[in-house]
Amino acid sequence: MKKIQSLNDLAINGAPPAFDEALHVGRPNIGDRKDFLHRVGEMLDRRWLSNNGPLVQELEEKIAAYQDVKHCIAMCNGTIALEIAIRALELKGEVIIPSYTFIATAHALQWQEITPVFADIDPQTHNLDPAAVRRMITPRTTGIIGVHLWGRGAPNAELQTIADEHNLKLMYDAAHAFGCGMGGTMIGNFGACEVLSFHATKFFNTFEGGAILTNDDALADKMRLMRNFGFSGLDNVIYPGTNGKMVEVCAAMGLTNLEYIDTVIAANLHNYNAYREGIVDIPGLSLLTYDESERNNYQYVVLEVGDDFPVLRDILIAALHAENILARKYFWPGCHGMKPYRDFYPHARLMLPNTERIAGRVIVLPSGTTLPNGAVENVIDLLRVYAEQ
Ligand code: T4K
Repeated sequence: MKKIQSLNDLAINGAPPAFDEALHVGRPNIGDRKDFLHRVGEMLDRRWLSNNGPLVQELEEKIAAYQDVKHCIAMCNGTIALEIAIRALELKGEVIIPSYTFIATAHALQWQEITPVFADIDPQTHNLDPAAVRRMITPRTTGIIGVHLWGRGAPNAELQTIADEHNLKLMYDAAHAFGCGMGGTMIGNFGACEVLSFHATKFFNTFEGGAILTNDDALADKMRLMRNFGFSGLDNVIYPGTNGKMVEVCAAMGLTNLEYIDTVIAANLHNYNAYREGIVDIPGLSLLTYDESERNNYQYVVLEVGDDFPVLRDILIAALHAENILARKYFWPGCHGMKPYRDFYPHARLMLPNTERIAGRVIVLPSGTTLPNGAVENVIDLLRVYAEQ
């Protein structure tokens, strides 16, 4: 099929953009402003701004309860949380991860001079393919980091079996998976520990922030120490640590947004259903679906542009941007296509055919609480126009 390869070849140029205000992927969801400012006011009165303050402790308790897990250790962001979890688990040598993830998963290893080894994904789920993981194990492998991409659970049973067989540690990058579950169990209860991100663009945000969830008491103690320079009481350092602490103002945002979480899920679900119903009959386009019997946050609306769609994926993105629809091609080109990894593994693409294919066809569409009424329908109308080119 001859595809449209240039914006100029789309027969719809020249009109003003469909939206006056840009539609974003990851526009922050923000709970009740008065409640937030009230918490900030109390925080200022207390003059307790950081270092395991009362708001951070309250947030940790509430998140642990929400995810039904024993420990939540709040952090300044998801990347530092990954680094601390990796260090606490004493991973070294090589660690197997998907390439189809945000670059932080790979960098959290490389930053500590641990080699990320990329395994391919299952094209149906976009998550690690256990058979591909097996192929990448070497005598230097010490661990596996699964990613619950788009909040959809990675294949834990298979990954745990592989880890047990080869004496590897298993942990998860659950940056997308706050509010999500797998097989009826909430995320946080799989592997040795799981790492959440509360970045501004996430389903639930603390401006910047993250957390590690675990049921392992000793590991939790160790990670709490590591997040605070290794201090165990005044003047007593017992680990090499870093500064991974969440500040109180971020916890105030988190507590406020936690009270708003049902509204966010409802808005995301509404948008996802509207997209799904609208896209189902557009030839060449398909939406990655969520298993509605599981707990999901429905944050990411993931469109796949098929080989039979008449417009190239990148031209479609450019066309949407011209309409002020700031869709994203997450996570193109995959970590293996970015520096330094593409220099380390110049032939990685040969081992990652599904990653290459999916990264080349995904578009994440705008969603969240800030989308104006009718926006999804307008986006779908435009997609229909492009489908008829
Ligand atoms: N692991 C995974 C699997 C991850 O996805 C992430 C983060 C991490 C680990 C690391 O966690 P953190 O250390 O970040 O806690 C964004 C985020 O920066 C990043 O947190 C996130 N993943 C990634 C998927 O997305 P960009 O490059 O898309 O951000 P940016 O600035 O282009 O913003 C996205 C859209 O949101 C734009 O249309 C603008 C809009 N936006 C953004 C911000 C920050 C707003 O409207 N308001 C805002 O305040 O990376």
